[in-house]
Amino acid sequence: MSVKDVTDLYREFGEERLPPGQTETTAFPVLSKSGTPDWDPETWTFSVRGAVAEEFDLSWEEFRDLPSETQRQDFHCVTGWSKLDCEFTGVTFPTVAERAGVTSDAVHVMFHGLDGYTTNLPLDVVNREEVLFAWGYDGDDLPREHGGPLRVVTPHRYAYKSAKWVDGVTFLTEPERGYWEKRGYSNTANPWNEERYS
Ligand SMILES: Nc1nc2c(c(=O)[nH]1)N[C@H]1C(S)=C(S)[C@@H](COP(=O)(O)O)O[C@H]1N2
Ligand SMILES: [Mo]
Repeated sequence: MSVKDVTDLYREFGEERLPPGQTETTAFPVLSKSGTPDWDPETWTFSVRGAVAEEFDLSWEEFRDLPSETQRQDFHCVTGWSKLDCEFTGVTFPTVAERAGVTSDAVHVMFHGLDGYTTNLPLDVVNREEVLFAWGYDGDDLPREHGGPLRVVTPHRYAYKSAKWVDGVTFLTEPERGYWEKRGYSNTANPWNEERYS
């Protein structure tokens, strides 16, 4: 299987692959606000809502039938660790956005997780090939504690933008703040500018 290496995306943001103030780790720590929620593949649905031509729901089977790819990416946690060369497999954000037919008044996006987590990003920041709805990690199913069955990955932003257990995305006509963005973490979250707090 071919792997698309996007670990050079840092060049868009800074000189160094490792953002300032980050330490490289080979472990993959788990950070969850409230533990790992249950999921049932029979009843799970992925919902696309808001400023789109057509709102839709996909079953787990239908989601897995969307075109997918594998990317090598870096992962930067706002608490100071970075894990380089993660291999995530999933569906690109633009694939989902195109299917929905995002309307011209959409400017912002909110992701929703099964644990009640939310996180937000401007549409122009999130609508890029390196943002994945990922169901695979290092050739296997995405581990449950890391957001399996499905999580978002945002390699150009701190990882609190990478919603685990994601089961929906809403396209918004006004910016809104998600869980950590309401609680003092940066709304913009660019690691190469050390945008950690707001
Ligand atoms: N649904 C959900 N997504 C989440 C979180 C969470 O608590 N719930 N925590 C966020 C935070 S703060 C970080 S650093 C990353 C951690 O991902 P990991 O546990 O796979 O390392 O997930 C993010 N996504
Ligand atoms: Mo985090």
